[in-house]
Amino acid sequence: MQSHYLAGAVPYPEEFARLYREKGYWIGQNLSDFLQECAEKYPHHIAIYCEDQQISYKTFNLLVSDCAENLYQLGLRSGDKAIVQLPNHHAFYIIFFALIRLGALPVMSLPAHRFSELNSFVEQTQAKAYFCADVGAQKFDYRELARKLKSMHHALEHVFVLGESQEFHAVAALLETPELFQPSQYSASSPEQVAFLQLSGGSTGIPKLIPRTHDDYLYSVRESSKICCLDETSKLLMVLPAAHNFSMSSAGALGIFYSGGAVVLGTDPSPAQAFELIRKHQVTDVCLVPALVRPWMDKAAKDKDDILSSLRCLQVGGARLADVVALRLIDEFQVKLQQVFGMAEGLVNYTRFDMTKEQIVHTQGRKLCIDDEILIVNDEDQPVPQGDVGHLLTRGPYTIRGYYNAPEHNLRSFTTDGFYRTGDLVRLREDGCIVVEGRAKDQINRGGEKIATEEVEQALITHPQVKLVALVAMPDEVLGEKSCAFVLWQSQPDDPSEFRRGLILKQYIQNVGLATYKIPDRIEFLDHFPYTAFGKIDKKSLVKKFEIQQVS
Ligand code: OOB
Repeated sequence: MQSHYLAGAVPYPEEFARLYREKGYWIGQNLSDFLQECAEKYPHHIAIYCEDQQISYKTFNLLVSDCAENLYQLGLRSGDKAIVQLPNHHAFYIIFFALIRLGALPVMSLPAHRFSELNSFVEQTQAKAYFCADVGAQKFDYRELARKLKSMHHALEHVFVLGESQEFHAVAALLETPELFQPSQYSASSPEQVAFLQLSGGSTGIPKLIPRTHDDYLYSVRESSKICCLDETSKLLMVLPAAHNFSMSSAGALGIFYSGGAVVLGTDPSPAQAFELIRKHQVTDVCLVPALVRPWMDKAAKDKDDILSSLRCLQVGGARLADVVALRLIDEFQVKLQQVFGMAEGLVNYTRFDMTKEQIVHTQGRKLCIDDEILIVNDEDQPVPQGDVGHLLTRGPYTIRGYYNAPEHNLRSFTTDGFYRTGDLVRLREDGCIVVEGRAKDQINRGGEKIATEEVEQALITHPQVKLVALVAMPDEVLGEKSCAFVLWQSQPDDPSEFRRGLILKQYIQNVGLATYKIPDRIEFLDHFPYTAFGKIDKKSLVKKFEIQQVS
């Protein structure tokens, strides 16, 4: 069975696969049949509200079949990879499931990604198709990006554009019923196979791809849906990027589809827009990152609006929610709060609705499955005493065993017995709840958007005037963290001012084509860098500069 496993992906060892089947976690269903089953169970329920459209489960499933057939007729085949970089629009879900129905593998990308990330995804996957919008935030034209990618990669045959498609295929045409319908030539891959490649926040130069199987992903979806108490009456507002793992599966859109509820799509997470959608559709559930919580609370307080208490659940995850904010949500706004601590690689923890207020406010919840194995270790991989802070390692029925096509990186990110090194510093309480205390990985969590410091440093160092660079997190009231690049500048007689140099470097990063959120928020110039005893740049002492500034 495993000989057909996606090349470049690390399969679960057979004894674990057997155990996960025996325990009923893996039920042998693929994502295409999952949607089909949802459509049979809830044909006339609305699955998606998008702008002025509402799409029932039956129509959703038919659109997926039409789209799969159209893609097949255009030449997409089982095993092909297709990059999906779409905004929060119903086409996102239709294309995702259509690719799966065809046996092709969606490769998830965020709207904020730019040339650098997309180029890496095409290189890593040899993608045959790319799905994008016409223009995005700040009038960014994805079609220009598509042209550049296509000119560089022969494998990339097809580009599909949502909106003004110019010389490319129109996404809208994919949703039309094909004249000739011969669906028998293709089928979704089998349940134990990799279904799609999810995005990792990453901590290295190249963004890593995460191979998720139908079996493992759907287990996390079903279980999340139960933990979040979703049912046919649930309406989930989706203003976070739809492709993110939180939005997809914790419990996310897929959890909603499983329970027969509806996803309400929005592209603007600002409270003004979001509150309007909540009212219009009588939304019951919302998932947010902590950075959005403060503006939502401020707006609700200013307008004396009790909208937050009208929700059945406000989920917050992706970055650490400050305890005081959690407390304020509950005490001042009567919010039914759920904290979510998860990762695209697998493991998800939730606070449960029946937990005490203390647990909901002060912890990031309990693991999803009793067979999620959790180890908390010191720097030498030895277990720390119960209750102490250490590195979180995990293994379980929906946590990957390796990144896609990354054998060397996998040696560092996984233990020899298959535990994923999350890079998070946590404490496990006696009650089974996890508290996230920090991070050991070289990553900045900018309001839930992850920045691998090395990736930005590598881009900056290619600037001819940059001799040395270190990117570190600086505290930010709204986003939690922002990025600051410390730079040793190679002086020239006609050097621009530090202010100008900062602008030059930000522009430079933009031109390299890194995602917008990776452009350093601040750039500081140093004559000397602090070093550790091992001769590495001492980032900890660089970070201290912000503490000094905060005090003064
Ligand atoms: C989610 O997934 P990713 O892959 O973007 O990021 C995972 C990392 C974690 O390793 C941790 O460092 C951080 O994001 N994180 C949190 C957190 N939730 C995620 N740190 C502190 N507190 C939290 N509640 O971010 C993700 C995936 C599924 C569900 C929810 C979040």
